[in-house]
Amino acid sequence: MEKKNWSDLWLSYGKVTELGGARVLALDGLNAESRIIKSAVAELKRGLKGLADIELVTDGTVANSGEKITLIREPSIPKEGYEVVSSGGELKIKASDDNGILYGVFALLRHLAMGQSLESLNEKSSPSNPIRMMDHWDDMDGKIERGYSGDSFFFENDEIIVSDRIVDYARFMASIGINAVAINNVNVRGAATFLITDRFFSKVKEIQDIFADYGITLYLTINFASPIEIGGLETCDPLDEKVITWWKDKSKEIFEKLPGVGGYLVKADSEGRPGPFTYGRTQADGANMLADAVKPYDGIVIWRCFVYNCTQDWRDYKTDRARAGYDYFMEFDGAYRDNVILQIKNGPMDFQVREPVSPLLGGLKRTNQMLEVQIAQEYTGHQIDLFYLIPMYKEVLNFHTYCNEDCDTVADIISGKAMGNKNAGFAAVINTGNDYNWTGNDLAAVNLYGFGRLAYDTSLSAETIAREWVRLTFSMDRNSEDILVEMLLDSGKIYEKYTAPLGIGWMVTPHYHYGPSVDGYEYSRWGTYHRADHHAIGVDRTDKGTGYAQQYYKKNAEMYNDPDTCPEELLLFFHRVPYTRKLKSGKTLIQHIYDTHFDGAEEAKELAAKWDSIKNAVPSDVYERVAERFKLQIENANEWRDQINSYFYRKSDIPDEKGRKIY
Ligand code: GCV
Repeated sequence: MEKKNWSDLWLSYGKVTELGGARVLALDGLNAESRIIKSAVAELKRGLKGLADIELVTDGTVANSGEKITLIREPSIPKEGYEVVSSGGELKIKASDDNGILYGVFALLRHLAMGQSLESLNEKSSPSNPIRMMDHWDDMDGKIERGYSGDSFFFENDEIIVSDRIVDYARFMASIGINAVAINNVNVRGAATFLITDRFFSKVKEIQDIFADYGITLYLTINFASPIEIGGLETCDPLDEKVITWWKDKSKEIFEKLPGVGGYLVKADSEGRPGPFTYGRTQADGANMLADAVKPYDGIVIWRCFVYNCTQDWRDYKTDRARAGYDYFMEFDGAYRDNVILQIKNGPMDFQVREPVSPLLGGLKRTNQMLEVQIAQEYTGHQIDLFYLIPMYKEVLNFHTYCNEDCDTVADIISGKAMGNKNAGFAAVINTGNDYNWTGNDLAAVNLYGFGRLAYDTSLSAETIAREWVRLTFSMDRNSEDILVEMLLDSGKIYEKYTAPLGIGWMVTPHYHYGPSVDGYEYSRWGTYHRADHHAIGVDRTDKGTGYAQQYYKKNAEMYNDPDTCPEELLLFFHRVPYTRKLKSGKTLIQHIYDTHFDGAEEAKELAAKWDSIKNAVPSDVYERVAERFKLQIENANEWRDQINSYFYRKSDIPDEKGRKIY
């Protein structure tokens, strides 16, 4: 084993003393039957030893000594679900498949680590979503697009690195119920295009095997122009016979060399990437061609819906980027093959702090759908500022689309319940890198943990998840734990207060996306405008404006269309509003902007002070790393406060009622 220079995150298995002294337990039932069961048993041994000083004996010698853990196949338990039940000295982990057993083992260890005794365990659980996926945006030169925690641990200098770190990564992912992963960036360029060739197959296979030990399916992110770049064809037109044949042959080769691979993840016709539009074809033409090629191997094509015009003229008020996904994909609802899944970002723009839920989710009624969120904090503080993202995801999951009478939330759609389909799921752009602590900011690991837990069980609350993560990661007194949980739960609101107001989004430093630049994107080609003048701000997306609000089912369309019923936190997303408009609080819009920005910057300071107050409850290296980031967060919040307030004061010429310092 190479020297370990990475942390154990939430799987440190430190002693939980209350569990009592050393004892021996016997393992009964399944043992080493498959690669996944082997991993499960190894994890069980390791965890029991670390957490409770329990020796797990697996050679059958003391199988009748009384106390034992039995692994049982129970066909009636849903796919990848588990039951962990203890009674009369026996602990049973039951599941219908290997992944279920593995998740049952991790559940048992989680309960122990949380301080529960073995004797009182009784949990049943099964996954809400069939596919629970991590999408890496790792490039083969070792850099990570939108990565804030070091470089890739998969790639370096256009080569694949296979290391023990990947084994630990797979363990972490399995421990939170992740069953799918894509390791290369959706922007597939250079060497990454050749991941589906002999140049890389053997190394890809090694990584795939590590994942397979933990029940995780590898997906490959492919370059739509591969027929040209690898195959030497002159076109990648999805309806061209030569292209169709090329992908059929290539897929046969891929599935033979990498048996068990899940399929392809594709970014096409997006931000300069090649795609079917070049040939006058539709997104459905592109996705279906690939789907047919992988069909014989039960492969899946996950096709991203992040397609929009990124060369817009800012003078053009008619084109609305928010409309693009729906406009490009809805018309083919029902025409996508059943092994195509459309992967849809949570909002119609791009992972902003506040956006409405994409109207494609549930708008599509006869198409498989997957929700894509971003735990990499591109627009939410670069893993410098604290932002616990799970409350935001809960809001998205709980959103009623009205696509059905009942069973119409986003959670219902991505679980496959709303449409009775099995190809559905939940994916996140991951926030890891090769930093010692994996996520740059130690506290950002809560988003990694939380996403997996939520994808497995969308009914868990943000608070439950936060508390689990805190307790598994640190062993602190109850008071410190409460403080940290509260910090996490407050963090998103605080960040929202000091950044762009009321759903307008953007206003960030172009390309880099950290820190304020109110007009940074205002006169650009990206379709991201706030249109502020001296009277008003916001984009009219109602029936009198771009018509975006009409992409929702009636009830939501009506709610968003009217500024009086539009949720206030999205007011400027849907409406153009004068600075003097009275909000529900009785404040004017401009006063709201001033107040939230002054408050937000203050609250950022309070977060830092709370962190200091629990200094002694966390390891000193963790304290230092996080404290350093809080210093930067305070500076960032001050900068946001001053730039936003000054900008709107200068535009509106309306002073702050409280006479605070504005520049
Ligand atoms: C991988 C945004 C990001 C890009 C990213 C893109 C996408 O535009 O800034 O870095 O590219 O989204 O989701 O494809």
